[in-house]
Amino acid sequence: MKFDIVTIFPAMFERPLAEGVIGRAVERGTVDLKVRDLRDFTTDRHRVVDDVPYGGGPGMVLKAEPIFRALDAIEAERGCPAAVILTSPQGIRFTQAEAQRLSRLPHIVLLCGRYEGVDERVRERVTEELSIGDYILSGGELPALVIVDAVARYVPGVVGDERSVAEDSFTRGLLDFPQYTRPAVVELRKAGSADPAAVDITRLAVPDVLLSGNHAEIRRWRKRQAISRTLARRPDLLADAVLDDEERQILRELQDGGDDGRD
Ligand code: 9D3
Repeated sequence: MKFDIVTIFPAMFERPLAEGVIGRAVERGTVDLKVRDLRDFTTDRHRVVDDVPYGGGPGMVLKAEPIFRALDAIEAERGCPAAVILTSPQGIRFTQAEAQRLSRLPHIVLLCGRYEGVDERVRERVTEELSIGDYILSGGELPALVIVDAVARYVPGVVGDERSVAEDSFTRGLLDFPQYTRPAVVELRKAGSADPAAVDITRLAVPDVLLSGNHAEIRRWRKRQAISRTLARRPDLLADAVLDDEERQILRELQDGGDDGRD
């Protein structure tokens, strides 16, 4: 799959896209990704990418023409993209379903907006406008990284174990169950609250069921944990969750019991 990212801060993409699962996919060419400096598509001596807003007001607006030239260059070099995405707070919310849909496209361009805004005429060449959530960032660079990461995970061959992509919690609609690894007990030292010389030691044990070797019971415990956590923290997810009979039964029990979902 091909990605082109157009930004005034190309350096923001170097390390994040060179590390981890995405870094390996880029290295192998499973993901063919190019970051383009918007300034390279200016024609003036000072490589100006923004200007004052018509009508007045604070801040600067990203100019349309360098963006159009960048898109023309991408099309000439790499072919017509299937989607041109503008990252912006005015966009519709980027979700897991959107990540899945975009992963089936062969070529995506991401245009990174900045705080002050982008000339409205850029939208003539934009096929979708996406926001990653309701908080203010300084620009669209971090959102573009988020989108590339979430989309590329669905590209065949990017994540080693395809099952972990298919079974991940947002795909199923439940939060993860708690995980533990060795040792079976860890000691937590807290400074004594009254006497600073006193140290009280709490022994934190792994739940017995996970050490029991009873796989049917472990599976059921994990389901219960995942459902109770989702009920406590993200009840909104349960509306669209895909639950089996056993999970629906557990959900009914937890709801009737007025359980607070903490364990
Ligand atoms: C309210 C008026 N605008 C500032 C003059 C708001 C604004 C515009 C652009 C606030 C931040 C930004 C920069 N952010 C993005 O470009 C952005 C973003 C975000 O801030 N939050 C979540 N998703 C995204 S996608 C792009």
